Amino acid sequence: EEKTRSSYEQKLKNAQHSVSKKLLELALAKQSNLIASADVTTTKELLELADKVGPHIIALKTHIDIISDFEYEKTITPLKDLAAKHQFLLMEDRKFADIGNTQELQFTSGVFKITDWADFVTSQVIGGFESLDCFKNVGVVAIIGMSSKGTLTTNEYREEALKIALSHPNVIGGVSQNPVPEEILLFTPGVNLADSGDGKGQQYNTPEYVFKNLHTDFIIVGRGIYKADQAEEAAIAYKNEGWKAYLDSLEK
Ligand code: BMP
Repeated sequence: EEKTRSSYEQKLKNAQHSVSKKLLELALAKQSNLIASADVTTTKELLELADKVGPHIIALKTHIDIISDFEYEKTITPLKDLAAKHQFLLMEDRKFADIGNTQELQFTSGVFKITDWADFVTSQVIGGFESLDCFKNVGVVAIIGMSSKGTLTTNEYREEALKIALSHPNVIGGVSQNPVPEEILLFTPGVNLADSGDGKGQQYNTPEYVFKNLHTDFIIVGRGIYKADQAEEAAIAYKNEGWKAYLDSLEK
Protein backbone atom coordinates (compact mmCIF):
# COMPACT_ATOMS: atom_id res chain seq x y z
CA GLU A 1 0.00 0.00 0.00
CA GLU A 2 1.49 3.28 -1.06
CA LYS A 3 1.00 6.12 1.39
CA THR A 4 -0.77 9.16 -0.02
CA ARG A 5 0.93 12.51 0.10
CA SER A 6 -0.38 15.81 1.42
CA SER A 7 -1.42 18.41 -1.12
CA TYR A 8 0.16 21.86 -1.32
CA GLU A 9 -3.08 23.23 0.17
CA GLN A 10 -2.76 20.93 3.19
CA LYS A 11 0.92 21.77 3.60
CA LEU A 12 0.12 25.49 3.39
CA LYS A 13 -2.35 25.14 6.25
CA ASN A 14 0.33 23.58 8.44
CA ALA A 15 3.26 25.73 7.32
CA GLN A 16 4.99 27.65 10.12
CA HIS A 17 7.75 29.52 8.30
CA SER A 18 6.96 32.55 6.10
CA VAL A 19 9.19 31.22 3.29
CA SER A 20 7.44 27.82 3.27
CA LYS A 21 4.12 29.62 3.04
CA LYS A 22 5.34 31.83 0.20
CA LEU A 23 6.67 28.85 -1.80
CA LEU A 24 3.44 26.90 -1.39
CA GLU A 25 1.33 29.94 -2.29
CA LEU A 26 3.41 30.51 -5.42
CA ALA A 27 3.15 26.83 -6.37
CA LEU A 28 -0.63 26.98 -6.16
CA ALA A 29 -0.91 30.36 -7.91
CA LYS A 30 1.42 29.47 -10.77
CA GLN A 31 0.55 25.75 -10.87
CA SER A 32 4.26 25.11 -10.81
CA ASN A 33 6.62 23.16 -8.60
CA LEU A 34 9.63 24.07 -10.68
CA ILE A 35 12.84 25.66 -9.44
CA ALA A 36 15.27 26.54 -12.21
CA SER A 37 18.94 26.25 -11.38
CA ALA A 38 20.76 29.14 -13.05
CA ASP A 39 24.25 27.67 -13.25
CA VAL A 40 25.48 30.24 -15.74
CA THR A 41 28.65 32.25 -15.34
CA THR A 42 27.86 35.81 -16.46
CA THR A 43 25.42 38.44 -15.21
CA LYS A 44 23.96 38.80 -18.69
CA GLU A 45 23.14 35.09 -18.97
CA LEU A 46 21.74 35.06 -15.43
CA LEU A 47 19.41 37.99 -16.04
CA GLU A 48 18.31 36.75 -19.48
CA LEU A 49 17.52 33.32 -18.08
CA ALA A 50 15.63 34.80 -15.11
CA ASP A 51 13.53 36.96 -17.42
CA LYS A 52 12.68 34.04 -19.75
CA VAL A 53 11.86 31.37 -17.20
CA GLY A 54 10.61 33.69 -14.44
CA PRO A 55 6.87 33.36 -15.20
CA HIS A 56 7.02 29.55 -14.98
CA ILE A 57 9.06 28.98 -11.82
CA ILE A 58 8.50 29.46 -8.11
CA ALA A 59 12.19 30.06 -7.37
CA LEU A 60 15.46 30.65 -9.15
CA LYS A 61 18.39 28.80 -7.63
CA THR A 62 21.75 30.51 -7.92
CA HIS A 63 25.38 29.64 -7.34
CA ILE A 64 26.25 33.31 -7.09
CA ASP A 65 29.99 32.63 -6.68
CA ILE A 66 30.27 31.30 -10.26
CA ILE A 67 29.30 34.66 -11.80
CA SER A 68 32.59 35.98 -13.24
CA ASP A 69 31.52 39.62 -13.53
CA PHE A 70 29.57 39.82 -10.26
CA GLU A 71 28.82 43.35 -9.06
CA TYR A 72 26.12 43.81 -6.47
CA GLU A 73 24.46 46.72 -8.27
CA LYS A 74 24.67 45.17 -11.74
CA THR A 75 23.87 41.60 -10.78
CA ILE A 76 21.67 41.53 -7.69
CA THR A 77 19.65 44.72 -8.09
CA PRO A 78 18.22 43.73 -11.51
CA LEU A 79 17.82 40.12 -10.38
CA LYS A 80 15.68 41.27 -7.47
CA ASP A 81 13.62 43.38 -9.88
CA LEU A 82 13.02 40.34 -12.09
CA ALA A 83 12.05 38.25 -9.06
CA ALA A 84 9.45 40.88 -8.16
CA LYS A 85 8.25 41.26 -11.76
CA HIS A 86 7.74 37.53 -12.35
CA GLN A 87 6.97 36.54 -8.76
CA PHE A 88 9.63 34.02 -7.87
CA LEU A 89 11.91 33.61 -4.86
CA LEU A 90 15.70 33.61 -4.84
CA MET A 91 17.39 30.47 -3.53
CA GLU A 92 21.15 30.74 -3.07
CA ASP A 93 22.66 27.26 -3.20
CA ARG A 94 25.66 28.16 -1.03
CA LYS A 95 25.73 24.82 0.82
CA PHE A 96 27.31 26.31 3.93
CA ALA A 97 29.42 23.68 5.69
CA ASP A 98 31.34 25.30 8.54
CA ILE A 99 31.06 26.40 12.16
CA GLY A 100 28.30 28.87 12.96
CA ASN A 101 30.56 31.90 13.25
CA THR A 102 32.16 31.32 9.84
CA GLN A 103 28.82 30.61 8.18
CA GLU A 104 27.49 33.84 9.63
CA LEU A 105 30.40 35.75 8.08
CA GLN A 106 29.98 33.97 4.73
CA PHE A 107 26.27 34.74 4.82
CA THR A 108 26.51 38.43 5.70
CA SER A 109 29.89 39.63 4.37
CA GLY A 110 32.19 39.45 1.38
CA VAL A 111 31.04 40.75 -2.00
CA PHE A 112 27.89 38.61 -2.23
CA LYS A 113 26.10 39.74 0.96
CA ILE A 114 23.71 36.82 0.61
CA THR A 115 21.69 37.91 3.63
CA ASP A 116 20.58 41.04 1.76
CA TRP A 117 18.84 39.33 -1.15
CA ALA A 118 18.33 35.58 -0.81
CA ASP A 119 14.89 34.42 0.30
CA PHE A 120 16.35 31.06 1.28
CA VAL A 121 19.68 29.27 1.23
CA THR A 122 20.99 25.73 1.26
CA SER A 123 23.21 24.54 4.05
CA GLN A 124 24.92 21.33 4.98
CA VAL A 125 24.13 20.28 8.54
CA ILE A 126 27.58 18.79 9.08
CA GLY A 127 28.39 21.66 11.50
CA GLY A 128 25.58 20.66 13.86
CA PHE A 129 22.32 22.25 15.06
CA GLU A 130 23.74 25.58 16.25
CA SER A 131 25.59 26.19 12.98
CA LEU A 132 22.16 26.99 11.47
CA ASP A 133 21.23 29.65 14.04
CA CYS A 134 22.72 32.47 11.94
CA PHE A 135 20.18 32.12 9.12
CA LYS A 136 17.51 33.92 11.10
CA ASN A 137 16.03 36.09 8.36
CA VAL A 138 15.82 33.41 5.63
CA GLY A 139 14.65 29.86 5.22
CA VAL A 140 17.21 27.09 5.23
CA VAL A 141 17.04 24.05 3.00
CA ALA A 142 19.21 21.43 4.64
CA ILE A 143 21.24 19.05 2.50
CA ILE A 144 20.05 15.64 3.64
CA GLY A 145 21.11 13.50 0.71
CA MET A 146 22.98 14.26 -2.50
CA SER A 147 22.27 13.12 -6.04
CA SER A 148 25.81 12.32 -7.08
CA LYS A 149 27.30 8.87 -7.42
CA GLY A 150 29.26 7.75 -4.35
CA THR A 151 27.88 10.46 -2.05
CA LEU A 152 28.63 9.95 1.64
CA THR A 153 25.04 10.77 2.60
CA THR A 154 24.31 7.21 3.72
CA ASN A 155 21.15 6.08 5.51
CA GLU A 156 22.72 6.73 8.86
CA TYR A 157 23.95 10.19 7.87
CA ARG A 158 20.56 11.12 6.48
CA GLU A 159 18.82 10.01 9.67
CA GLU A 160 21.04 12.24 11.79
CA ALA A 161 20.78 15.12 9.31
CA LEU A 162 16.99 14.84 9.42
CA LYS A 163 16.97 15.12 13.20
CA ILE A 164 18.64 18.52 12.90
CA ALA A 165 16.45 19.62 9.99
CA LEU A 166 13.21 18.66 11.75
CA SER A 167 14.10 20.35 15.01
CA HIS A 168 15.68 23.60 13.79
CA PRO A 169 13.21 26.51 13.46
CA ASN A 170 15.13 28.07 10.54
CA VAL A 171 14.82 24.96 8.40
CA ILE A 172 11.99 24.87 5.86
CA GLY A 173 13.02 21.81 3.93
CA GLY A 174 15.60 19.36 2.77
CA VAL A 175 17.40 18.44 -0.43
CA SER A 176 17.23 14.70 -0.87
CA GLN A 177 16.86 11.73 -3.17
CA ASN A 178 14.82 9.93 -0.50
CA PRO A 179 11.46 10.75 1.05
CA VAL A 180 11.45 13.03 4.10
CA PRO A 181 8.79 13.51 6.80
CA GLU A 182 5.94 15.78 5.71
CA GLU A 183 6.80 18.44 8.31
CA ILE A 184 9.49 19.74 5.99
CA LEU A 185 9.39 20.46 2.27
CA LEU A 186 11.35 18.21 -0.07
CA PHE A 187 13.48 19.74 -2.82
CA THR A 188 14.85 17.32 -5.41
CA PRO A 189 17.63 18.15 -7.87
CA GLY A 190 19.02 15.62 -10.33
CA VAL A 191 15.95 15.94 -12.56
CA ASN A 192 16.23 15.70 -16.33
CA LEU A 193 13.90 14.38 -19.02
CA ALA A 194 16.59 13.58 -21.58
CA ASP A 195 19.64 12.28 -19.72
CA SER A 196 20.41 9.72 -17.00
CA GLY A 197 23.72 11.30 -16.01
CA ASP A 198 26.32 13.87 -17.01
CA GLY A 199 29.53 11.82 -17.00
CA LYS A 200 30.69 13.73 -13.90
CA GLY A 201 28.78 11.77 -11.27
CA GLN A 202 25.39 13.46 -11.51
CA GLN A 203 22.48 10.98 -11.57
CA TYR A 204 19.11 12.00 -13.05
CA ASN A 205 15.52 10.95 -12.51
CA THR A 206 12.36 12.14 -14.25
CA PRO A 207 9.76 14.41 -12.62
CA GLU A 208 7.34 11.47 -12.70
CA TYR A 209 9.79 9.29 -10.77
CA VAL A 210 10.51 11.81 -8.02
CA PHE A 211 6.87 12.74 -7.39
CA LYS A 212 5.69 9.14 -7.41
CA ASN A 213 8.50 7.60 -5.41
CA LEU A 214 9.81 10.40 -3.19
CA HIS A 215 6.67 12.54 -2.85
CA THR A 216 8.90 15.48 -3.53
CA ASP A 217 7.49 18.99 -3.33
CA PHE A 218 9.75 20.89 -5.70
CA ILE A 219 11.96 19.80 -8.58
CA ILE A 220 15.23 21.58 -9.32
CA VAL A 221 16.29 21.60 -12.97
CA GLY A 222 19.56 23.07 -14.23
CA ARG A 223 20.96 21.95 -17.57
CA GLY A 224 17.60 20.59 -18.73
CA ILE A 225 16.53 24.24 -18.93
CA TYR A 226 19.49 26.60 -19.28
CA LYS A 227 21.27 24.42 -21.85
CA ALA A 228 18.12 23.96 -23.96
CA ASP A 229 17.92 25.78 -27.29
CA GLN A 230 14.75 27.47 -26.05
CA ALA A 231 15.05 27.92 -22.29
CA GLU A 232 11.52 29.25 -21.91
CA GLU A 233 9.97 26.33 -23.81
CA ALA A 234 12.00 23.90 -21.73
CA ALA A 235 10.87 25.59 -18.51
CA ILE A 236 7.25 25.28 -19.62
CA ALA A 237 7.78 21.58 -20.41
CA TYR A 238 9.31 20.86 -16.97
CA LYS A 239 6.63 22.94 -15.29
CA ASN A 240 3.86 20.97 -17.00
CA GLU A 241 5.53 17.59 -16.40
CA GLY A 242 6.12 18.48 -12.76
CA TRP A 243 2.57 19.64 -12.17
CA LYS A 244 1.06 16.59 -13.84
CA ALA A 245 3.35 14.31 -11.82
CA TYR A 246 2.32 16.11 -8.61
CA LEU A 247 -1.40 15.72 -9.40
CA ASP A 248 -0.89 12.02 -10.23
CA SER A 249 0.97 11.50 -6.94
CA LEU A 250 -2.08 12.79 -5.02
CA GLU A 251 -4.31 10.10 -6.45
CA LYS A 252 -2.85 6.92 -4.95
P1 BMP B 1 21.69 19.97 -13.32
O1 BMP B 1 20.16 19.81 -13.45
O2 BMP B 1 22.28 20.77 -14.41
O3 BMP B 1 22.39 18.66 -13.09
O4 BMP B 1 21.93 20.88 -12.01
C1 BMP B 1 21.60 20.45 -10.71
C2 BMP B 1 21.78 21.57 -9.72
O5 BMP B 1 21.37 21.10 -8.44
C3 BMP B 1 23.21 22.05 -9.56
O6 BMP B 1 23.18 23.46 -9.31
C4 BMP B 1 23.72 21.33 -8.33
O7 BMP B 1 24.67 22.11 -7.61
C5 BMP B 1 22.46 21.14 -7.52
N1 BMP B 1 22.44 19.91 -6.69
C6 BMP B 1 22.52 18.65 -7.24
O8 BMP B 1 22.59 18.48 -8.45
N2 BMP B 1 22.50 17.55 -6.40
C7 BMP B 1 22.42 17.64 -5.06
O9 BMP B 1 22.39 16.63 -4.37
C8 BMP B 1 22.33 18.93 -4.50
C9 BMP B 1 22.32 20.05 -5.32
O10 BMP B 1 22.19 21.24 -4.79
